[in-house]
Amino acid sequence: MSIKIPFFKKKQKEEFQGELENVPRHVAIIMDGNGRWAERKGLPRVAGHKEGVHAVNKVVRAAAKADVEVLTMFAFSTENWKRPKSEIEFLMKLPKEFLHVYLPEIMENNVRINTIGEFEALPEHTKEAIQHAIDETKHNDGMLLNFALNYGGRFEIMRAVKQIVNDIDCAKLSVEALDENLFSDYLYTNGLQDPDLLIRTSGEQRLSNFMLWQSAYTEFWFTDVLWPDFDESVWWQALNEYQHRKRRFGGL
Ligand code: V0D
Repeated sequence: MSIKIPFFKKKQKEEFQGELENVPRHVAIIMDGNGRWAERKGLPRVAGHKEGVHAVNKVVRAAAKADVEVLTMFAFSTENWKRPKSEIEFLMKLPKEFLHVYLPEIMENNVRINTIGEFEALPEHTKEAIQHAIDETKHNDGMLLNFALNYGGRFEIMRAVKQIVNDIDCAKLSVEALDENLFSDYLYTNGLQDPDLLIRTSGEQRLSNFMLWQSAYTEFWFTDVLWPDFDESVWWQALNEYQHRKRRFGGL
């Protein structure tokens, strides 16, 4: 299957050393350091969020090129509601801005968009823009671009537990049938493979309530690079290091 990436530079592909072996099938990213990037430049925090949008597209392009199957980006956490109202309002306009600029390229690259998290609680205008993109891209069968929006890992697990209890109550499920695989079906990520690689930017080395259940065996890769400065070369560096790690899944 060939993926058309008109703006991809040949040089960057060569940095990948042509090794399409041992590519992570699912990459999850915590996009951290936008506010700090702006403060360092003497700009308001929101200027960092705005710049971060362009880094998202750089990674989408590079990940599709690397034949990654799922790319999950942590865009808004359940904890982010504690931020100033003005910052939240700004953030909620970014999906529409991103899609206005980049949806044509996403279509061209055969990328399908989806979300995980409590989608319904987002502002109407934000939901509309994202729903439009989900509908437009639903027949694409290339990479899945999965935005974690209003997502919290503990909430996701609690939500699964409540649905399971409910299904047991109404005899749709038996306690005996419940195992790790079936539990996974009750998570937002139902049907997706667990992340193979999790990247976090800006020097923080924590999971911060992101994909708690799913990252049991995930390789973590941290960088001091702030999210707005994340580009193709940082991406290939992460992939290269992942490719050289040995994964054991608890075995020998
Ligand atoms: C700010 C850095 C793209 C992290 C990236 C609503 C924080 C820029 C999206 C996006 C955000 C979401 C859904 C979609 C298309 C694009 C986005 C938010 C924040 C939170 F379908 N960037 N981005 N969403 N930032």
